[in-house]
Amino acid sequence: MTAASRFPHALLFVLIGCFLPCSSALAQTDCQPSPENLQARREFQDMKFGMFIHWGVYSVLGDGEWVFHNRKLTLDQYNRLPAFFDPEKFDARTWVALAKAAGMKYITITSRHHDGFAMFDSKMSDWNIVQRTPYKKDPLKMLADECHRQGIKLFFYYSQLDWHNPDYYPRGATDWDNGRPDHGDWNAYLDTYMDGQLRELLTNYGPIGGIWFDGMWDKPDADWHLPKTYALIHQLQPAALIIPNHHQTPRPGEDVQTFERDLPGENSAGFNTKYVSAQLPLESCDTLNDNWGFNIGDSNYKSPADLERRLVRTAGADSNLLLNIGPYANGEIDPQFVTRLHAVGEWLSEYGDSIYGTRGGPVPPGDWGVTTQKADKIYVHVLNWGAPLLALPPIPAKVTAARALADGASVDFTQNADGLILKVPLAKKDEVDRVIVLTMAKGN
Ligand code: FHN
Repeated sequence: MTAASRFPHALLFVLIGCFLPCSSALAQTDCQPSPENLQARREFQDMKFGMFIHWGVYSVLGDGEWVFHNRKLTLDQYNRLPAFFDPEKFDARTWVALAKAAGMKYITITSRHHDGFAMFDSKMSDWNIVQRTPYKKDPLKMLADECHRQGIKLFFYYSQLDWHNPDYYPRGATDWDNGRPDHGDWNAYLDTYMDGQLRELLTNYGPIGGIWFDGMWDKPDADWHLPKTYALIHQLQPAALIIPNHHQTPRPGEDVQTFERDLPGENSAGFNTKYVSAQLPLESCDTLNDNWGFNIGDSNYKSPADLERRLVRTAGADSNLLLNIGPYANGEIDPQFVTRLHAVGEWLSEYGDSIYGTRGGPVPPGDWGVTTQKADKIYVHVLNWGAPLLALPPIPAKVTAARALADGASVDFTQNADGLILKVPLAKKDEVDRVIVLTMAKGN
């Protein structure tokens, strides 16, 4: 879907949307986001590129973040794991600096994953990093402080699914017999425990970008008390965005539609919805190798060129890219990730104008490439085109100039009612994306 086709719906939404605020439980069924929230959504869209971090006590085993479930470990066995988690090499400054060097504008980190283990100082139970590990400190606090210092937005991933808490009952699709009792208080899990932890995350870490929910798909038919939880978040921090990875059509009170390992609308992963919101900012998350949490057997790293192409295709789909790394348990980041992220950052320092602050362009994405747009510019990203001439469908504006972004050289073009023909510059060695900047006549 191009920005051109998304815009009229957005306008319609603002015009006919009701004017109830999103900070009361009642209003969550039918609500109008606050001005701070709408501003935060626009800023989110402008950022375009974020770092996803999966890090938890599971990182010790180097077998991904699902190791508790995949190895069918018992509670007694998994409870032994935090004692081995002592990230003495964790340095918030280095992590945030790496995100910045990669050209990323925000970080989304697992505050707790499906093992329910809080990677922050939670008073809701002792199943947390401060009380159960030799480290005894709160890395999310250090990360939040550093993000504020270095001007990076911080979002907290929060798993609604919990393989550890007995009150996560009835259990869902990922259930196995790990030793929990066959009874529990679902309402207490949601209203006291989960909302209590969310309140901590939204009060103890300064202004945060938002909460990235995951795991609802484990019990798709359950009542998750979403209006109440969403109202709590918007009441505590109106600008905090709610980003639910439930793989369904967005619900009232949600601020961003996110897609896992897929461009919006392309359900190649098999679990995403094909529905693409016309109103909400979009995000697509993917991994730098094949895993989210650290997996010692995974060396299938994507190349910088592949990552750059992904970023461009994602921006062309009017979406952000949230790119994941899984740090080691000791707090270090795999050097293979680091080199690749630096390479992408270098590429962005040259081509970033065609990505940051843009929206999807007027030409539908194709095998040849995509378009993005910002103010009076349309960026034509030629990713896969061998011929000298590229014919595009009509663009709803008069083009007054065309130049190559890389060196500013003028690009020949002809425009008429049938479309726009560009004489594409020859690709330089290793050039991933030939970007042609079109300038539109004023008043278009
Ligand atoms: O099960 C999780 C998985 O571990 C990872 O966190 C991804 C990230 O999008 N989300 C879930 C699967 O939908």
